[in-house]
Amino acid sequence: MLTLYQFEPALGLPNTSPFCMKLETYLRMAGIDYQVDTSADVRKAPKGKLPYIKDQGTILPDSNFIIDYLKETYGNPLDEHLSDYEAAIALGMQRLIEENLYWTLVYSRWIDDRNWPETRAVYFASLPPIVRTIVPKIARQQVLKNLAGHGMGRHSAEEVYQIGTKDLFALAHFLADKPYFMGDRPTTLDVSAYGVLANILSPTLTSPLRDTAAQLDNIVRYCDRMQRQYYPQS
Ligand SMILES: N[C@@H](CCC(=O)N[C@@H](CS)C(=O)NCC(=O)O)C(=O)O
Repeated sequence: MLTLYQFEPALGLPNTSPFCMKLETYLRMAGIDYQVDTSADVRKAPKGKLPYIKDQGTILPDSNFIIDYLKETYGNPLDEHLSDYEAAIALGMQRLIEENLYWTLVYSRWIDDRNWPETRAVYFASLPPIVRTIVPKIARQQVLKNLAGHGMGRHSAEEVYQIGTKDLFALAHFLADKPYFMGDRPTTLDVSAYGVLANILSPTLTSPLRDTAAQLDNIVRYCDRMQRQYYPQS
């Protein structure tokens, strides 16, 4: 059976990593059997990030490459009905979510001082006491470097939240009153969207991002629906 290597659930979410949550939701949506392993050391992961999978003896990292592989191996029940035009729009939206909005979420969790104590407590809870005083600082510095490398970290907090807020409004307008982002049927875009939006809406996060998302009724209802449909136990 396919093994999904990911972080443990936390903060009342299936996963605090939008990409792990994305892939697990994809597996559930596509009806692919899997087992979860949360013991993997992220530093030893094939690309130094989670999630990755092992299937039929092959280890594969990166949610997008993994989903390509799953489509080739198990069929493409979620996206095969999309026209090239619709698939292009879905890809553009996915990039907005994963390559831009995601980084504003990272900023709000790791850099915004209002959220850092909670982030530190949740992510580093399992470390022994002395290590726990050192490692989080180093990890935060690394995230700061990553944010600067991306470019998001070069903006002021106000600008970061302005960027994220625009993305949230764009997503709310695009979703409108449709049940799923591409219409009546769930597609791969929904797994990307749900992973990031549910994390932004997590009540443990204090930020203009969460405030905005919480006021976007269709986004809130969408996340509730996705949770009931794909994680009915949580
Ligand atoms: N492009 C990757 C992104 C995965 C990713 O960024 N994972 C983060 C958690 S959300 C991670 O493992 N970060 C650990 C690190 O950077 O050290 C994918 O789609 O799987």
